[in-house]
Amino acid sequence: MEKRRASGLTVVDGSIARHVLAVSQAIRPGAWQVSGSHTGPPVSNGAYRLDVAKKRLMVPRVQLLAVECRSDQPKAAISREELDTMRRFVTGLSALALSMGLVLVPHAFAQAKPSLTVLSPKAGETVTSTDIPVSVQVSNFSLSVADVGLPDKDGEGHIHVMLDGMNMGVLFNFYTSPTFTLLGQGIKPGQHTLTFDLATNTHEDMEDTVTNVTINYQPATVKAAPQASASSGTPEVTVVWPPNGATVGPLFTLQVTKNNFTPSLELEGKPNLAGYGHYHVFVDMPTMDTTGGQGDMGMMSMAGMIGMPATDSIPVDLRAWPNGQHTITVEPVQNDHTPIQGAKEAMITITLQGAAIAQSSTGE
Ligand SMILES: [Cu+2]
Repeated sequence: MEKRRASGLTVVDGSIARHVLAVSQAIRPGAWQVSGSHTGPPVSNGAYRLDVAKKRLMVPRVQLLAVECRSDQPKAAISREELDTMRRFVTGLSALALSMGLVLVPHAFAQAKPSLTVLSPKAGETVTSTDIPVSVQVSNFSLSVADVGLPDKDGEGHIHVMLDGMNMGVLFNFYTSPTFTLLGQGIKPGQHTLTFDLATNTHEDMEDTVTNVTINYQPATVKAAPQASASSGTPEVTVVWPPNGATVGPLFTLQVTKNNFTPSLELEGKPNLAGYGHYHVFVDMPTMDTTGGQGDMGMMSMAGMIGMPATDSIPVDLRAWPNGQHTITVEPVQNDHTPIQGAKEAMITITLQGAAIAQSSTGE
């Protein structure tokens, strides 16, 4: 394990932004965000310790070790100059942290607190079906299919469910209705903890909604995971329809074809198996910043991700997206949602027209 430094993070405490120096430890490429406030006097020449609440993102095993505040000058807002200064510090890691710092502002003023209650399965319940039916209740929160992948909005998003852990590697999928089914293939009989939480449109877990339910999984029919595929070829995905450069309406079916790859919805969040995985579909996929010699710390933002399907016919709903040009990326990933080394993703550019929110894209 290595210690890495990330500069240029901003912690927003109410309306006061402070520059901090954060030391983090990352085992996999990831994104993370912190929020916190001063406690007590400066520890040494102007450096303050912060109490920091780490918001867990859809990223495995990224841990914040320490955060120090470099300035206790209260700022009404983040100024242009500060942003520029911070940009100079930008590394592969802080690029995302920078945008996250800004995202924190509206959250500080959130009114009614979103909450999540798991109605079924109940803690301690014995589940005898192969797939696990789930019923939840959400309050002060709207589940939105249309806005998945779009910028975050307070009080809106979807549900994440994880198996025996709290990271993206064990994420079943995301859900936008209060009843859904967790697929049981590959789950061994015995005690398992299901972790539920609310997530924002950009797939950030809302840590204060995390709810754990431990069940006794005793299915009448155990569905084992398949054998790893013997194929040693490199997975590759191609978009068959719409053609690159096409003008499309907001509702269409994306058709893909693949080589050396078996997509499986049932295996999502389960252990990786050679040759198996699923697709991540992005609209305007955020670019990975791998500059600054931080190669393995490149950001893996989930902003723009609209689906994690496992079929070659993928229904797409872009009614909430702005009209104009967009890229659509289909990436083959492993069961734990991480990229497959060397795999070939597909990307097309489309021009969206007729979307519900009629506004033209400004382009980048
Ligand atoms: Cu999500």
